[in-house]
Amino acid sequence: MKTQVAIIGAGPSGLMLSRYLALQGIESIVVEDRSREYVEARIRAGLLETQAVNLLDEIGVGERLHREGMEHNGIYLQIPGERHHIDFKELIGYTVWVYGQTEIQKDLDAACDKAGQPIYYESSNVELHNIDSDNPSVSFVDKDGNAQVIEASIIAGCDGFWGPSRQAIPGVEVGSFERVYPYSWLGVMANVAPSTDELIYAWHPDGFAMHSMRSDSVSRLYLQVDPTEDIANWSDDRIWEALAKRMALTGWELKEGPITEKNILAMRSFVSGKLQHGRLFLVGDAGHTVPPTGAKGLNAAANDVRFLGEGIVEFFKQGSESGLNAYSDRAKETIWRVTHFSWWMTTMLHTSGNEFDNQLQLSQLKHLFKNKALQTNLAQNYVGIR
Ligand code: RFL
Ligand code: PHB
Repeated sequence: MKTQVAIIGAGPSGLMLSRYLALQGIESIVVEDRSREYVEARIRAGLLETQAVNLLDEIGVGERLHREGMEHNGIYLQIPGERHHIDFKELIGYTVWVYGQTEIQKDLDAACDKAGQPIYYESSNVELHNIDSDNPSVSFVDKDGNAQVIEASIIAGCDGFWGPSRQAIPGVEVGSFERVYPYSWLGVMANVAPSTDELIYAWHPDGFAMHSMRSDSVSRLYLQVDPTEDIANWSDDRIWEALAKRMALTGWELKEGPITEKNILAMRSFVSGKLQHGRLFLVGDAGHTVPPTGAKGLNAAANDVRFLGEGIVEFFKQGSESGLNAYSDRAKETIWRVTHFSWWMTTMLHTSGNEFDNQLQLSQLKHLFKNKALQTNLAQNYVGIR
């Protein structure tokens, strides 16, 4: 097969890029190792910044988001006995949207289907070749067992933190940074109306807790747990009890309901030393990963898609490689901003069990509650106005 851009990975980065390019008349083929059903059901992000929403609108997949998604003016930050609303709309005039990544995947798949764009789900042995040349290629075995090769001018590595694209770059570890945090999140999805109108981020000496949502009838909740924790030790009752304790507030009650999904996820910050090698470009989680506390991963991926998309359009329409060669530096400015913000939110809100650290965190949060400049800083970073 021959195409202009070979895209590895049908997560949000891969499909957003594919749609972005298609609307500019540029062809791409997407290769994904999981099934469509698996990717569409994979529970991850829920919070979108303005510029990610703008990109989804631009690539023609924002209609259901605006109809079914929930626009939030801010978030609540809590310490024991105090819950404060940080009002982004009032502080800086921007809002955020709650809309599940599962729904974004479905909308992107539907748009690709409608446009007849090929996505090779359930592929195996995906390998990159000749990335130093002008004619790189991707080989794989399709779901029917046929060996396939895609010849392209550009490869976009949109295959997440564990995919093969980053590994294909020689010396990629040079200048790469990684921090693995000493805590994990236990995440649950529950069939119960949210007990809050906007997200709650709660500091508590037992550990961080968070209340998010997916709709009027589905709540998404998280608890800080030890990375060695076994999910089998967390009965539904124990989870509700811990959530209620960590988010307790006089006059407020956490509504409980059937838990439909629960798992434990590790938290890391990672920035790849290189986002480009020859005609291979890393996009989204393939090039950088953040802990979810700042809600930045998918939003940073949308930023990459726009910058790389612009470079690719310039390359094919004007024959210039300058946009492609500027991609890494352009994207990294945002990547380091979101890396810092996610690290800051994470380290401010997760407890270590050390009383000195607790007091520093509480002091920082109390200062933030009183200080409009700090709230404005949080708001700008959270809504992604850079
Ligand atoms: P993905 O989503 O990991 O997609 C990569 C795709 O590549 C495929 N793949 C391969 N394909 C072919 N061959 C191979 N060998 C392959 N290996 C892998 C994978 O199957 C997959 O389909 O990366 P992408 O597209 O860059 O998107 C990144 C986002 O998914 C991620 O940053 C966010 O989910 C992070 N995140 C959040 N981001 C936000 O902006 N706001 C949030 O509120 C938010 N909440 C979250 C989150 C991530 C979470 N988890 C589970 C880590 C909440 C959670 C709990
Ligand atoms: C989510 O809804 O899953 C979510 C929202 C905000 C975050 C992290 C996760 O910071």
